[in-house]
Amino acid sequence: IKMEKLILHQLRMALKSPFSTSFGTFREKDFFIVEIDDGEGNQGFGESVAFSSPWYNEETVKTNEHIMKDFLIPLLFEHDIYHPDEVIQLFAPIRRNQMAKAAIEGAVWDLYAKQKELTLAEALGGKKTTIDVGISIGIQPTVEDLLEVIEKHAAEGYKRIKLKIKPGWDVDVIRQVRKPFPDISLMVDANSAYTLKDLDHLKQLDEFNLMMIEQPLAHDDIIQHAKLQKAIQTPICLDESIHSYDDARNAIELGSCKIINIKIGRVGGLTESKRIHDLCRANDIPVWCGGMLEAGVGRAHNIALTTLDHFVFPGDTAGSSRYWEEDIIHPEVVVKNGEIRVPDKPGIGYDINRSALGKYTVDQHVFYF
Ligand code: OSB
Ligand code: MG
Repeated sequence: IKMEKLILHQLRMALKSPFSTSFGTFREKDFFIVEIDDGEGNQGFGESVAFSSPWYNEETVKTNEHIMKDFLIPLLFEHDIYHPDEVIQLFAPIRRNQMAKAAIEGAVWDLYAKQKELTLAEALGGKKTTIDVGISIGIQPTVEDLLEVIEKHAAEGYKRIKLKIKPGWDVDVIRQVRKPFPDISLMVDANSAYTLKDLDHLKQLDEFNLMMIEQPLAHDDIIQHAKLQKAIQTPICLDESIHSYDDARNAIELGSCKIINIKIGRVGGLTESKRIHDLCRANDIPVWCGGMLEAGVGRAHNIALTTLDHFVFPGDTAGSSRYWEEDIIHPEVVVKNGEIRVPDKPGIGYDINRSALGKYTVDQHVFYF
């Protein structure tokens, strides 16, 4: 794969409204767009998904920058790559730092697809022409606010609603949501806010016909999750606990979950995402694509990945207007009746909106191969 130059664009974008989870509130997003230019008219793009603070996992925007600049980019410079599947091997000597790896690997995948004149979805082996999406709704100041937000997004057609929960904002809130919305596809995400001491409390969620409960227990646990899954009816979906194919295999073997949320950044890239997808298909574990408040480039990668056939539940890839006044891609991602039409242009299938990219850029570094 010919590469001539790599540009790290550092961006800062304000969220339209704050997004609150059990571990904290996001008001803006800082991230990198990785651009690799082949010198022949093609540019591949990737997006880093770590947050500014290590709340969700241990990576941050600054660790992403350090690991990319000082380790991953030099490795990429020193070796020839023939297929994007090789990037994960190339980066294997660097432990973890999946989000830093995924940002660069994503740009290589996009560049490869463009050079081959394939859509990224085709390059990955995906066949869907539209994908189903849901929406993730943060913790709100009051239940009244929450009901209003749900109403708005249900009316927009999103195929399932995910509600963030935490101790003090869970069973009673869901009960009040189920009254006006008895039939919507509903799930909850705790982002590791509970322990097994809360078992009796969590059991009460079984009465609400939830599609799943995402990551109820510790971010680094799969043993306790297996105990919890035996005690509750609601399927457990793991998010934070799954960093790799091996983690997925161990969780499936232990019975720690019945569903897996695949996030490209959390597992170190598209190649690993595809391996986990294939493993889950072989084991009858449904998967869906999670989100990290991505801007357009990250969303485009999520859309391409979701075209794989075993992404059977709607993902968290809401439209561009969910978080952003203006996205950095053109056209923006549009959701209609809970569906996104998969773009048919090569690579990620969206153009970079250079004026928006420039507007949100706070720093830039250029590396020549
Ligand atoms: O756990 O899926 C999560 C946002 C920030 C950090 C973690 C999570 C989330 C979301 C929102 O649920 C996903 C999105 O809309 O991009
Ligand atoms: Mg989650």
